[in-house]
Amino acid sequence: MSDLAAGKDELRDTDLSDAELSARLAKTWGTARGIIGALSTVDHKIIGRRYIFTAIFFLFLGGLAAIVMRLQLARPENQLIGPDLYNQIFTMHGTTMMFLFGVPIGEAFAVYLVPLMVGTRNIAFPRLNAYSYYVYLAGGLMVWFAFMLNTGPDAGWFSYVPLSGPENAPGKRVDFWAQMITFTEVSGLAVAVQVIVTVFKQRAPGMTLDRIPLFVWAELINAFIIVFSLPAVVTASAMLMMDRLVGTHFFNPAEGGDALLYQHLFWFFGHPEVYIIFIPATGWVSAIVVTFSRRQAFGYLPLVLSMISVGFLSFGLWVHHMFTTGLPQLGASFFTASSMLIAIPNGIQIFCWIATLWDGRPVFRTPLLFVIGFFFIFVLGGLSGIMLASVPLDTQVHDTYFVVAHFHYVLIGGNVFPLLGAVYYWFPKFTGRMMSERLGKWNFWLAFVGFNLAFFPMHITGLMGMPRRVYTYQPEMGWSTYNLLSTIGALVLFVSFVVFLYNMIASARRGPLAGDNPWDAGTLEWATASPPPPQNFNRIPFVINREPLWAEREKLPVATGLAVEKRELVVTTISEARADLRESSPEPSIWPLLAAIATTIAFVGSIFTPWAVVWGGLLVAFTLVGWFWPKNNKEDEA
Ligand code: HEM
Ligand SMILES: [Cu+2]
Repeated sequence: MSDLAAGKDELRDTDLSDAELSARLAKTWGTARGIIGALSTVDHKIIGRRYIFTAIFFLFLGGLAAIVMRLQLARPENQLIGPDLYNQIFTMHGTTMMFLFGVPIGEAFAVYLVPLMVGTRNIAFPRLNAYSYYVYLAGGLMVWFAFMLNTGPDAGWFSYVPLSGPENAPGKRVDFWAQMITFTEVSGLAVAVQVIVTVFKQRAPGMTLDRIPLFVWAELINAFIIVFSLPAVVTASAMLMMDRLVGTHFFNPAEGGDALLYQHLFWFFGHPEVYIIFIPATGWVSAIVVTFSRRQAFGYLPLVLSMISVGFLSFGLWVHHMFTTGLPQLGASFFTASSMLIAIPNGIQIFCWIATLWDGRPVFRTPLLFVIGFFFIFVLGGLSGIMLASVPLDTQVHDTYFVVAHFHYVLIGGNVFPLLGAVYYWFPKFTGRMMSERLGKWNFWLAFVGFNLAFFPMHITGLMGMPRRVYTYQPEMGWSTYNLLSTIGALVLFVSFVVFLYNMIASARRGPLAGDNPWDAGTLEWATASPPPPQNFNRIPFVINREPLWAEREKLPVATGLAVEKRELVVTTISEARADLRESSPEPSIWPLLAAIATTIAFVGSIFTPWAVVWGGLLVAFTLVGWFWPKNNKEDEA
């Protein structure tokens, strides 16, 4: 035991029995009932649940858009939807998947799980957390409403200039795309900062750097990638908005601007983006592999170092998206080499996971099945990626279905399969109930077969020359059979998602009760009830092992001395996690919601008039004053 107590007259956890402590802490940290309570909550679990739910909802919307595309492409010269709607739909699909699902889903899991896994009571900056969620939701809804009003973006998920510039894309479609970027980036950056501070300063005492769970490492590295890459795309989309709205000429060569600059800015974000989608998945996979192999990770240090080096390397590859723009020979060779280099740390990770399974006693429950599906699909996607890294091949298949096949193998293999595994794995913690194993197996096999049937044929149509982003093709091209197969596969994949959704809803109501630690896992989120109480832990764990629950089966050592009647956290040192301070954590507040509404008004307004930046800014400033208004309580003095 270690004692953090300093004050004298306050009620501390050392004074109370377990049951009484639990009841009092739940009151201190709880969320008020009713609609106002729900809207002003700062509980990372409630917000995290909303985040996860919303991101999966957008995955569904994006999936529906994909099904419409596949139905249109099922037969040659099909008349289901015309070219204009097709443009909007593939843009909405890509945009939704990358910005409204891919980035947020990783952060959503971090919001829920990181505080639990590091053994603290709430995320750092909890009000910012609430704000970031509302902003994300508003941005997503905005672009889908625009689409329903036939103003959906239609210039592709990366909206290249000059196609997206004022001359070639009149109307507001592209502006909605650019502003959706602003929304998601504001929220993405906010969450990244919260995660970094939580991991650096709020780890349970004793959780030294080499005892941090691999999932938490993944989310930490991901947060750093976000902090360094997102500003590039916000810059690009803001400059695009200005070209369109106030007549600047950043990207207009006729007036001294530069169209290629847009591509550089976009891909300086865009390549790290694929790792923003993939790195959290490596965290899910690591957690699942360790738990279901019943042993510590083989190669903890190489795994962490390879994640870090992927993080660094991901910033040195972006030009492989621009091989056909006419690069100097040396540049092309450099980016070919760096693109191939990143296969090394990824290979190390795969090797360590397989070695962990090899040497353990693997239990093939649904989460592990999805991980094995991930190995298979992701490695295939990596192989076609290595092929694309070579300039001559890329020049041939650029903008064909070969590329579409490649990136769905890495995105769905590298993110969606691990995600499904992660939901099966953590669902008992989130809800207190287990998901059905029988439906889980159906879910997996339908997804695995459907996925490969949908996307493998696209390699072939791509090599046969079928370009991406075409709404139809002639029967003489010889692509018809492969396209029909793809469509059937996409429908099977969709059915697997319906099974998944049904399993979640049915299990949340009637699934067998899970108990604290149904999988007999080792990390701290399993040390508390399922679902966890508002305070997360009654007493803060004291960590002396990487898998605390495996080392201390009977009773975890704890750190004591925190206040009971106000929200208090332990702040620890960055590398050794020595207890340093007791710090108060903010109370619930309605102001983050109001600030998010003001932000939404400002952002949506500035699609129509640049003046919205001025009056919208004042509105936001007003809500921030409310947010930070001192209330003469201890919290504000701290
Ligand atoms: C339900 C499963 C999915 C199906 C059937 C599907 C199908 C497609 C198809 C047919 C295209 C090409 C459209 C065209 O070029 O004409 C496409 C593009 C794309 N997909 Fe998917 N997809 C699925 C899931 C995903 C997921 C999970 C992600 C990302 C996490 C994703 C990201 C993208 C992106 C970024 C594009 C490029 C859009 C553009 O060209 O601007 N897709 N998808
Ligand atoms: Cu790339």
